Amino acid sequence: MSVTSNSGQEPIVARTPEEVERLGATWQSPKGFIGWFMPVNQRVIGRRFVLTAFVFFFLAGALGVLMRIQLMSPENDFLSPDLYNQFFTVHGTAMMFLFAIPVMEGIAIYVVPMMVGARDMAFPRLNAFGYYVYLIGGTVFFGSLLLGFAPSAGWFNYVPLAGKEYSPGLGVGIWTTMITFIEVSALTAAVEIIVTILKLRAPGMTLARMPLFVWAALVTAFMIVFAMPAVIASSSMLVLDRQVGTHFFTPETGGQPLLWQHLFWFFGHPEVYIILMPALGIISTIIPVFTQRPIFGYTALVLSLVATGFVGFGLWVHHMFTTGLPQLGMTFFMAASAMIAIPQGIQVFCWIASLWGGRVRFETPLLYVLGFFVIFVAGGITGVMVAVIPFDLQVHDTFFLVAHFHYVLIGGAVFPLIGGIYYWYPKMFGRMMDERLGKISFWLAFIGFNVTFFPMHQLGLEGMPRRIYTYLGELGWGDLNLLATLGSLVLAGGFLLSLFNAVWSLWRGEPAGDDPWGSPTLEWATPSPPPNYNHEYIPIVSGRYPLWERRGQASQPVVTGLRDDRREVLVTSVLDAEPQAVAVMPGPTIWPFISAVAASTGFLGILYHPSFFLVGFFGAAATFTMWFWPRRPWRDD
Ligand code: HEM
Ligand SMILES: [Cu+2]
Repeated sequence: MSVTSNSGQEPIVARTPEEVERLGATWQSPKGFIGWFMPVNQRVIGRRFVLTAFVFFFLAGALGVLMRIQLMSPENDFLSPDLYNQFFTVHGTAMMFLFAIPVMEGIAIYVVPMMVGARDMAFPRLNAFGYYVYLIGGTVFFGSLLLGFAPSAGWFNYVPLAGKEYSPGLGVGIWTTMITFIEVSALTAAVEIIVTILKLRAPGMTLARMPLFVWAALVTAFMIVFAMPAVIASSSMLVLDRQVGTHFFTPETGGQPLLWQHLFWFFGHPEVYIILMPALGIISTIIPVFTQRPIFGYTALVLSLVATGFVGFGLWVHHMFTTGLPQLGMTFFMAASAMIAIPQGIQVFCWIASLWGGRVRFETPLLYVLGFFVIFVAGGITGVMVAVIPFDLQVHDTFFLVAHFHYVLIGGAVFPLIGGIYYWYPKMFGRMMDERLGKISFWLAFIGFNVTFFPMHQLGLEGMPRRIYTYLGELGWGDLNLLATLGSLVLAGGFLLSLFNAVWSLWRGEPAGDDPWGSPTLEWATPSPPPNYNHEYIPIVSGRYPLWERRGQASQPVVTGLRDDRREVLVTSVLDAEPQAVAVMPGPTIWPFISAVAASTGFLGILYHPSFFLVGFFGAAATFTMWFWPRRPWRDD
């Protein structure tokens, strides 16, 4: 291996301008129309994931506001009952499967390689494949709403309602096949993230020096790997029940409807942590930057993330307290559900300790994090309340639940996420987002959020069920519902203002420079936006806060010897990140796109006729063959 490192004392033999140009050309993505389907670079794919996820977020958010308008007053007839069912199903499904997971994975795909000092992810073509699968699956899913046959059995799609007998149309079929398909994309991204983090870290970045966001991404990815197969299995079984006539879930013929609930929630509860975990990583990234000092309790934070990852898999039955399962078994899940508050509490205390007495800069990213504190803690408290079986029996399937999960989902994931977007936007686009608009957007979103969702607790306690398209005036729920609807308009205004800010700043934002916030992690050592190859030299890391540690030092230890005429990355050991080998990454190609099209033809065709399974299978096999066709230009040198 020709890779060497200098100690930082003697100056490195810098690349000549031609060599730098060659390095850029090597990592360049193709241009033009066909070129659009070919890039495999991690930052291109990550950016596409994030942008696509936000498109789905705004579409699904619009459905949420339309539902609120329907519920604004008693006996309103703005939406028909059937359309209301389709709306909450598409809203819930899209928010969970098409927005929350992909956006977090997209951010990890974009940021993690730069944070660990890598040039790309471990399997760049798989990464591209995952994106197209997601894009096609999500578009078909939303398309079903436009064409008027969207699924309407709720985001957890319970049988027997979702079975052939009670949901005969195409809608639930689309739900089952597209969910299976899209989850393939979540799995590909998770595998990428795990291998990248474990094998492509810059030399010296031992596990104990990994940035907390990287830890969060790692735990999330492992959770995805263990959780997704459950929903892939259950929705595949439902496809079979519906299309081929098997009886996994039909009780008359020995099937088990509760099996669906077990499998779905075995995925569904960890899903909530899959969404939350990267957000926790974002918070642990933002707080040290805006206090300009190391985070309090690094080890405790890492252990809490890992503990949440494990305990998160032992809670799923708390979604099934009203199904008549044995009492003793349910009690265990009640205890576990209350226990998960411990690692969450530890993290909150570490963050408070980090902020305490620091010179805090109240800029937009930090404001969104502080918003998280208020909202997420409230959602956590109602979470512990509904973990208590007798309480849950009262509020199950009421608006109390709708309030609770929007507090954890929006407070726990969307607020930190938007904070993260304000934080990383300058790196992505080279310009700052407007600070004043950012602050206004925060206050609109924060106030709007609470006005929308706080009254729902009360409505739930008064007995208003979820998933009803209207209610009678005598019940006295009109005023609080009107308040909630007005709040949702303010909330939507806050989110739209951030969208406007992001678009406007593309042209008008102040140029950001490499490191506008004074951050400690490696992505800020690159120019903004970074060149195709991320870091010109792979850095060598000697602490948790590399950029702060090198302040005031003239030169910097780096890895030299990676070639600039092919896509070389440095492979390092799992625990201590010691250099092991140089790997050559594959370049741009159209085959991942064609494979995704072939696979999606199979998945969609199944709805028409089961034999399409073979079309998908052989189509994917053929395109995978082309994709992996050995072409090793470097053999000849
Ligand atoms: C603009 C912000 C939002 C508004 C106004 C909103 C509003 C609503 C409304 C009105 C319902 C239906 C309540 C019912 O009749 O049962 C609902 C359900 C739901 N929402 Fe949201 N929501 C918003 C954002 C989100 C976000 C960001 C997520 C997740 C990340 C989310 C996840 C869900 C889920 C999972 C359901 C349950 C769907 C079902 O019952 O199958 N929502 N939301
Ligand atoms: Cu749960």
